[in-house]
Amino acid sequence: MAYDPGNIFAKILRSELPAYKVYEDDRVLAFLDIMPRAAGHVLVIPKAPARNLLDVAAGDLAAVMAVAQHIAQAQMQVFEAEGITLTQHNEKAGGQEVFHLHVHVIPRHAGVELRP
Ligand code: DGP
Repeated sequence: MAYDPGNIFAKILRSELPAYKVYEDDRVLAFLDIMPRAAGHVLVIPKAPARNLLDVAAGDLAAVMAVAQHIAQAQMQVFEAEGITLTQHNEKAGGQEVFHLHVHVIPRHAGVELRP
């Protein structure tokens, strides 16, 4: 499937929409999810256009995952998390709603369910 540059995260990358940024480098942006499933829920995206896991360049995927690891390590401290959940959806049937690759990084606490 083709990449649509009109998607919401592309607009955030172009500063056409606001986002609460928590990390940025030349290849990756991380920002708070607008509908957090737990406090501190972060989305990590490549700056290069990629619809999802199925078409992302390997180098961009590696950069995204390295940042996801750093975010997870920070969440363990900042939110006193007891664990971290990563989720990543691909195409509508896979649960994807925004068609720019993103990895959810979600702090977890024992016995606390994710918000719907
Ligand atoms: P997914 O189902 O994996 O495509 O999740 C899309 C996520 O994007 C969902 O958790 C809500 C989040 N989201 C949607 N619109 C916006 C937005 O405008 N800003 C931010 N920060 N997050 C958004």
